[in-house]
Amino acid sequence: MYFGKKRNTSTSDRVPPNQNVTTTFPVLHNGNVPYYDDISKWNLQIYGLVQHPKLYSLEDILTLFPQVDLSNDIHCVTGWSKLDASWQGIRVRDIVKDVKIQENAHYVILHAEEGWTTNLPVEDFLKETSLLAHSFNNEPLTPEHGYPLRGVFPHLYFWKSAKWLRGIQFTEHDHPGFWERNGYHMKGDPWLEQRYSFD
Ligand SMILES: Nc1nc2c(c(=O)[nH]1)N[C@H]1C(S)=C(S)[C@@H](COP(=O)(O)O)O[C@H]1N2
Ligand SMILES: [Mo]
Repeated sequence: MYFGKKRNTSTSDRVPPNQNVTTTFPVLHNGNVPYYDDISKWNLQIYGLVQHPKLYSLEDILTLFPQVDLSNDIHCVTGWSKLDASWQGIRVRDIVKDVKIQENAHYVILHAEEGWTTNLPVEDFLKETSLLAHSFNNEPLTPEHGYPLRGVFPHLYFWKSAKWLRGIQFTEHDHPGFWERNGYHMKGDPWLEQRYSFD
């Protein structure tokens, strides 16, 4: 019990410490929302410490891999959580099968439009629940939420879930991404409140 201590405003055990549930879907990012004149020119590159680097079109993403429909809870480091977010896309595990990840690949850098990046350990990237989502609530992602493709890593703070994903780079060492260079945590587990790197 927490007698004499301020209670967390959220009661559910699905909500990590010091988070508050919202039913809205806030839009949060650094930089500009990209718009595409010709989506057939868009691609996703998988490279770095892999035996077979690959380039996929959006058509490939939509047709070459098993399509999944997953609901999960997302937790933004600024304090909001959204329960039962409904995503459609492909599992990370399915798209990386083709590339053959090398043994010394311990980390992943996700590259988004405008040079925005984020980093995560390879085990987190490859988790069963990790996905590349093209749709939310069965509708294509809106430009603000990451159209045409974003990462979704629900077990980590939501800043790791790169919108406008264009590249997946496997590396041996951990290289801080955009927010991580600004003090955010290299891993970002919301249950351990890994908000900042000095936590
Ligand atoms: N490319 C890109 N992806 C990003 C960000 C960003 O600045 N650029 N911000 C992250 C942060 S801090 C959050 S909380 C979520 C917000 O996603 P949403 O706008 O769909 O809610 O996107 C993440 N993905
Ligand atoms: Mo965030």
